[in-house]
Amino acid sequence: MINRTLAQADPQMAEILGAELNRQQETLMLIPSENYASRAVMAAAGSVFTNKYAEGYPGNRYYNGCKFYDQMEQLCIDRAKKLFGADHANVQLHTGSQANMAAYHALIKPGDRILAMSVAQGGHLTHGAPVNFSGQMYQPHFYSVSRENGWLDYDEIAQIAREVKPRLIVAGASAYPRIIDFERFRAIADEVGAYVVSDIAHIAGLVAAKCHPDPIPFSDVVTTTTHKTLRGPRGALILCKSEYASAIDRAVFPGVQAGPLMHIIAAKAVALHEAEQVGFHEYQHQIISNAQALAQSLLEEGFDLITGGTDNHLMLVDLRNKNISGHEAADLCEQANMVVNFNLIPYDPRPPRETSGIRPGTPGITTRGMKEAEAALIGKLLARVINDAPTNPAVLDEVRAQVLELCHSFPIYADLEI
Ligand code: DSN
Repeated sequence: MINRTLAQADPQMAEILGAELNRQQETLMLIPSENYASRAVMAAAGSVFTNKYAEGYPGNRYYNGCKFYDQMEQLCIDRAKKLFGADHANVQLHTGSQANMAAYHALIKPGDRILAMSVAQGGHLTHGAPVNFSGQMYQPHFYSVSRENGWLDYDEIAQIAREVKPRLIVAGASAYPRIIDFERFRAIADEVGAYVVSDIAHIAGLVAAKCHPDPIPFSDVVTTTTHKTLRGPRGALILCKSEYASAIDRAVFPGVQAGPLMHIIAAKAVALHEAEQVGFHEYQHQIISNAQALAQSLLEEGFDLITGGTDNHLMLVDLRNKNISGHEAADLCEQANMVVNFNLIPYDPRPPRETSGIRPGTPGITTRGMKEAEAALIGKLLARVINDAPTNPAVLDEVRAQVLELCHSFPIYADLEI
């Protein structure tokens, strides 16, 4: 159901919005970096907090009229600090990329060496990719996962750190299915005198619910988006030790951003409140159980998984034994109403627009209330499409019907007024 005000003011947009709502309702969203924000989060994001400039920080703004913006942003800051047990939080970041940009800007100088995981191995563009500011403003060096088993090899990372002597080490990934040992990263960084920036964008919800070891004690700065496992609005925040608080705040504003998106900060505050409620831990725990059930189902169907399984919310499926690229597989799955994203696997022989992998994840299906049985069934449906649809396209209709049945049994945004 679409809000009548929008439908009357802009029928063309209302029609597109209605189609997107329907797509979300009738699709299994298996992208590990996406989720469904609650109606309360969306209510805050679509509120009158969108109407005001509030450059600066609570109590110290460059615009008048910010009394309630101060209260709201301070509430968000306090909730972020409490949820993650951090000394300081900056909640103004528009995106994870800007969070990483601000973290580097606060700690190191252009030209300094950074050590991170490359995109090709499971890292992020902002972890030193040559096409990104991080690879252009800083001297990037990279650690890898093991060619043999896909796991991070911390002895090797330590060896690279001794050789490279980076000023800053990034711990964190966008496509790594195992626990990240932040304590070990701290030890490696201490040995060479480097800062640790932990990018927990993917696992923030797991960390908040204590379903993943805590990076906070071992990191100088922690960056995260707010819309993945954390299930808030699209946006980001930074957590840090008190000694870096003013450097981080200056790096965010006026360093890399000007006017903060105050409506999104309000929505972040709501999501952080939701993360404090009974049920959030259970949700995060279920995300992992569902991922493990999905992984097991895919293994039973003859798929190879990088590292052989998962400890978190995602898995990396190696399609090299399937004679299909990740992109082709993802396109076929989409035709059966299952959205996965194609993804490079470590040491991928195919280019990034093709890839040899897909990266399914379970935050979305878990928000819909699905459990292990449904996750296992989804593994069978993915397998049916990827194994059979290339030679027998009729499979797509059959699987789509099963997907729709699942979507209707586990509805999302039923009766939503956008
Ligand atoms: N693009 C995000 C992801 O999908 O992992 C990371 O920023």
